[in-house]
Amino acid sequence: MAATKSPVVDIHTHVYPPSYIELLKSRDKIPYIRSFPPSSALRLVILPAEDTESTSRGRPVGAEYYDISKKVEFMDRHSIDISVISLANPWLDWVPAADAAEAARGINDEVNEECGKYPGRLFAFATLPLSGGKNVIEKEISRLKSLKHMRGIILGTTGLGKGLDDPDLLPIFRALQDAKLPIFLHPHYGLPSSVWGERANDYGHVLPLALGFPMETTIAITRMILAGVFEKVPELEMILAHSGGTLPFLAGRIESCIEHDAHLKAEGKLGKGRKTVWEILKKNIYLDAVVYSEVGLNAAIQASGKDRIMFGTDHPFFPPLEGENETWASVETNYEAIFGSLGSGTEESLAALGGNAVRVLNLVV
Ligand code: 5CU
Repeated sequence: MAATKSPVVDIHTHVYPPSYIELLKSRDKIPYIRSFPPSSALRLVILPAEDTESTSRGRPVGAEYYDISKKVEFMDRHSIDISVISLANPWLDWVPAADAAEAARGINDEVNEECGKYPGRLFAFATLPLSGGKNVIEKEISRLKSLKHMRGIILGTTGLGKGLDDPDLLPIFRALQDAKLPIFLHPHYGLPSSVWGERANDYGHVLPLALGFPMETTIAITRMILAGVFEKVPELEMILAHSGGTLPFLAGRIESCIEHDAHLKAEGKLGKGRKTVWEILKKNIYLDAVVYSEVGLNAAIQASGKDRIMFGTDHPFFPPLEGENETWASVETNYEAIFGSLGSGTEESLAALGGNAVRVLNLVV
């Protein structure tokens, strides 16, 4: 990577804090951690599509998933100055309603404390107690202001159980807008397993991760657009994982389908005041650069703008299959895409590598 004084910021990087790992070890339903004899190695099983009797059941889980010093080692190895860490999927989606408030407080405090161990190097996206209901969620959002290192929240696509176009989420979106906490939107559930066909187990995690994740994000954000969330909460800021799934590529088609929809017209939803998909991409949406190719990154840049792209790694996911202590190809590919699309050492590439994140997330101590 380029030698530069401008910081490199990783905004897509996960942890499972030690207390969350202990919870996962106590479970036998997704999400869980256990070994599968004869092997004694622990495996993390989180995705609906990976809980199958095959070698693709989960993934090995080592200290890089929960030990914050490993995160910093990884940052140093890959020339990353600052990381904005987030609890990895499936967050607290599965926590019983009665336990949600305490679970979120515990995790957010723990993550905030971990950040405090490395001043100036670690910030975080908090986790919301979604299963706890509106009041509990709003209370946690307001508490987040007192946590020094929190710069936004990470959110999956289910919301309160009915997706992100649920009108009951509007007060939550307003609270996040007013607290100036951007939402980092991240997939987890993919698409129904039936779409992967009878031979899905032969293909490891490729179909759910390469296709299910991006489609899930695209569908979630499109439903928000169709529900008029960005007209009703005009300053809401969303950072979309994996360069928006397929949103940059499909934005034109989505916009055209909206403009040609007789039902939307009859409902009076096409008139003045509607924000187009393109306007939303340039006003409310930021895209991470976790897309692993110049082709995808160019689409993201064209859709949202050079000032709205943010570098990420997805650590600790996608380690090399061998030689874990080496430089990770998954990270280098994202660096190379930025240099290929925006040049090395240019103002635009420095912005994508860190400047945009510092500005949008106010990454100063
Ligand atoms: O490899 C995976 O399953 C994942 C995951 O679950 N979450 C993520 O952020 N990246 C990869």
